[in-house]
Amino acid sequence: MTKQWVYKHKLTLGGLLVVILAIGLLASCDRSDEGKTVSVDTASGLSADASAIAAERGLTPENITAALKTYVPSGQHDEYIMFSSGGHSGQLLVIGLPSMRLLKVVGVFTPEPWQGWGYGAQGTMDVLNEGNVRGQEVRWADTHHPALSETGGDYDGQWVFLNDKANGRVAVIDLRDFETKQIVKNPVALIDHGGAMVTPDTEWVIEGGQYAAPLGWEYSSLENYAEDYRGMVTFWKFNRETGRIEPENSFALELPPYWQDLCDAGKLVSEGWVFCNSFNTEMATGGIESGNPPFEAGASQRDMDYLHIINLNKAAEVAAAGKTMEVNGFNVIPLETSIAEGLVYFAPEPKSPHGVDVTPGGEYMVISGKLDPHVTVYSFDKIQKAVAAGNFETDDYGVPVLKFEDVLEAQIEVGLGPLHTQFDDKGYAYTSLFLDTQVARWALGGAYGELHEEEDWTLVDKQDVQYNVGHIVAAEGDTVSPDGKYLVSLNKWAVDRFQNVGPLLPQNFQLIDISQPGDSLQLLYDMPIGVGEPHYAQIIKADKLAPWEVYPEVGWNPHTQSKDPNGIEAGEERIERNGNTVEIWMTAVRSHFTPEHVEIKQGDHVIWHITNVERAYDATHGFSLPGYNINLSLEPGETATFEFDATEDGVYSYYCTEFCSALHLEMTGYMLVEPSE
Ligand code: CUK
Ligand code: CUA
Repeated sequence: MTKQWVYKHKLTLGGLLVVILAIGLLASCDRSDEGKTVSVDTASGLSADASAIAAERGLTPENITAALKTYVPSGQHDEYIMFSSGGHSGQLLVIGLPSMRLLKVVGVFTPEPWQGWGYGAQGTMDVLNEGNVRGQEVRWADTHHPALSETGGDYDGQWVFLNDKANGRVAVIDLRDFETKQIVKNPVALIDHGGAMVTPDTEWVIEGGQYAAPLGWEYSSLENYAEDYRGMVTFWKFNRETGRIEPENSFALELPPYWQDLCDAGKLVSEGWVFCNSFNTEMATGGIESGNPPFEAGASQRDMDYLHIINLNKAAEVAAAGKTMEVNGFNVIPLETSIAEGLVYFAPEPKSPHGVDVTPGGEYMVISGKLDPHVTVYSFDKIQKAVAAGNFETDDYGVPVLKFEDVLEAQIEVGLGPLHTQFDDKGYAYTSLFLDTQVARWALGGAYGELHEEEDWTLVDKQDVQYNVGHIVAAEGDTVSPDGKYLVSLNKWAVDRFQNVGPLLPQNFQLIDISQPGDSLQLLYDMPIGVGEPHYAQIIKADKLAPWEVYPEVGWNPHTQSKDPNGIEAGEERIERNGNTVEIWMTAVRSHFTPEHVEIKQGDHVIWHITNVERAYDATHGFSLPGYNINLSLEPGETATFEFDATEDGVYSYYCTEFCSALHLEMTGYMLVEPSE
C-alpha cells in the first residue's frame, strides 16, 4: 500500500526527497536505534510506524516533506520570529517560524488583560492615554504595518513600530520586554496608512497619510477639495537613547490632496530618500448618492498616478532651519517650500498603485499598480539623473513630474492584482497577486542578475495561495541582506481552509519554502489568525533578539525602564495614611501578598504599589482587584502602581491571577472598605 501512494504521485522535489531518504535508510533495514529495533519501509523510507500513520491520515509525499520542514520538536526553538500587525485587535502578534506557533499577542493600542495592559497600572494607562484623540479614549486600532528597528539597514532586534490607520497613530514597542512604551497621535492627519517604516538607522519613523483632509482635519466643504484638502507624510524623529519618538524634533510635509499610500525608505545607494505611492490623483470626492461617480470609479480613471520621491535628508535640514508652519503645534513644511527647496518630485506610476518596495541594495523601487498586471521598476540612478537634468513638467500644484521613460528600468508582467513585493538572497523578487490569488517569483536584473540563472526581469514561478493575498513577507525581506528561505503569504480570505467557525472567518497565513531556485516554491503550512485582520509583518532571525528573562532589578518600572522609587524589597511593606489618602507598598512572591489585609474607608483615595520580588525566570504574579477594574501582570522584578477612589464599601478579595505555584489559590488578601456613615 505504501508503495502505491508514493508512486501514485508524480515524483516532485518533495517525493524525491522522500526517496533519497529511503535510499539512505535502505542500507540499514531493521537497524537498531538507541537499543530499539526500527523496521523501515523500503518504498517510502519511513519507519513502518510512520508509514502506517501517513497511510491512515492520507498524507502525500509533499505533505510529509512539508511536515518535516515545519515541525519543531518540544523544547526546541524556532529559527525566525515574525512580528505581525494584529489588524483590528490593535495588538502585535509574535509568531515563530517555521512552526507557525503563536508566541505572544503584545498589547499595543488596545487593553490586554493578561499583560495587565490598560487595567490600572499607571505606565500602561499613561501610554494608552497618549493615544487619545482630542480627548476621546480611542481603545482600538486598525494596525497595518510593523517595522523592526534597523542598524545599517539590517534588523537589530531592539524596537518595533506599529501604525494605526484608523486614528493616525504610531506605537513604539521595546523588544527588551516586548512592551509598548509610547503612542504618538499624528497632529496633522486623522488617518494614516503608509506607516510605520523606518530609515536604515532608525533615525526616522515614516508615517504616510491616506484620505486627504484639510491639515489638522479642520472643517472645509468637499467643494473646496482642491484648494483646502491636503495629503501628508510625517517623519517622526526617534531617539535611540531614550527609546522614544520626539514630536518636537519631528516634522511633516504638506502634499497635494492625492491619497498617499505605502512608503519605503531608500537604503545604501538611495539612503536619505523616501518613496511613497499615491492613488486618487483624480481627486475624486465621491457622492454616489448625488449622482457622482462612486469613489472606486472616480479614483481609477487615470492611467497614471504619482510616485512621490522625497529627499528626506534635505527635508530634515529645511525643517531644522525653521522653514515650517505649525499645524496643531507640529512642524509642517509647506508644499511651496518643498517645491522651492527641491524636496519632492513625482514620477508617473500605473495604475492605482499600492506597494512600493526598495530592493536590498537600494538601486530600484518596485511599484505594483492594483489595476495593472505588471510590476514597474524604477531606477534610483535614473531618477537622480532626471532630477539633475531638470527635464520635467509640473502637476497642478507645481510639483515637478519626472518623465516616465526617463526613470523606468523594467516592467514585468506578473499577473492580476499585484500588491506588494519582497526580496530574497538569490536575486529574486516576490509579488503578491490579490486577484490571481498567487505569489509570483520573478528575477531581478542589474547586479542581482548574477545571482540567478534566469533572464533578468522575467517571471520565474507562481505559487497558488488560499486565498486573496495582501502582503507577503520574506525572512529579513526588507533589509539590505534578505535571508530567503521562508516567505509568508498573509491571505485575506480563508473560505474552506479551516473548520467553519461561523460567518466571520479567520485570515490565513501560509508559509512558503523559497529556499530553492527556479520554479520550486512549495507551500508548507496554513496558520489561521482569529484576532483581527493583519496586514503586514516582518520576519527577523531569532538570534538577533535578546530580551530580558527577568527585569534587571527588583523594583523595576517597565515604563521608565529604570528602578521605580516605590519599588521595595521584602520587609519594606507598609500602609500609610495621610488624611483621606492611603498609600500601600506591597510585595508579591510565591505564594502570598504582603500585606494580606488592607483596611480603608469609603471615600479614601488609594495609591497602591506592588513589587514582584521574585528573581526566578517565569515567576509572574497577577493582581486582580474585582469591583475596581484592576488587573496587573507583575513579571519578576516589576513594580506597578495604580490609584483609585474607594467609592464603594464592602469586602473585596484581591488575588493572584497567574497560576504561579501549588498554593496559588491561597495567594489572596482582603481589602475591607468600611462605610463612611
Ligand atoms: S496594506 Cu494597509 S490596506 Cu496592503 Cu500595507 Cu492591507
Ligand atoms: Cu502568584 Cu498565583
